[in-house]
Amino acid sequence: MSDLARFSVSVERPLFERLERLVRESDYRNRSEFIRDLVRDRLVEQEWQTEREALGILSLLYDHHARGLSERLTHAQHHFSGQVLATTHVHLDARLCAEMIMLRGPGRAIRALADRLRRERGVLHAGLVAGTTGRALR
Ligand code: NI
Repeated sequence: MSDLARFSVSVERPLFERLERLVRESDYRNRSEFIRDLVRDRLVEQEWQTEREALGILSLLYDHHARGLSERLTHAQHHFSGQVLATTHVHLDARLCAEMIMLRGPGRAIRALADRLRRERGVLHAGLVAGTTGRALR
């Protein structure tokens, strides 16, 4: 971070106080770091609206006793193998499995695959983290 730009921002006093509280409560060392992360989040959000390649992490919780579910989930991941970078599977207990699937592709395509997997009967929870390959931040 050798090339820093400094700027001042005007906001209403109550909003400024909310910002200060957010910074304190989220354990950021200072306001600048907090605002940098806000801007990065916004850039990644924007990247997901385009056709540019993004990175997604899908977490699935499912009941592997649900008939044919493991096969259907595997089948879908093979079908979208261009987007699936890696999958980690954990047997949580006798019945439940957790899977973390790292995906790479346009945000729209990642969401489509995530929605397809989430809709399978026996999937109890699905959460998608919208990440970035880093290009949005350069
Ligand atoms: Ni399992």
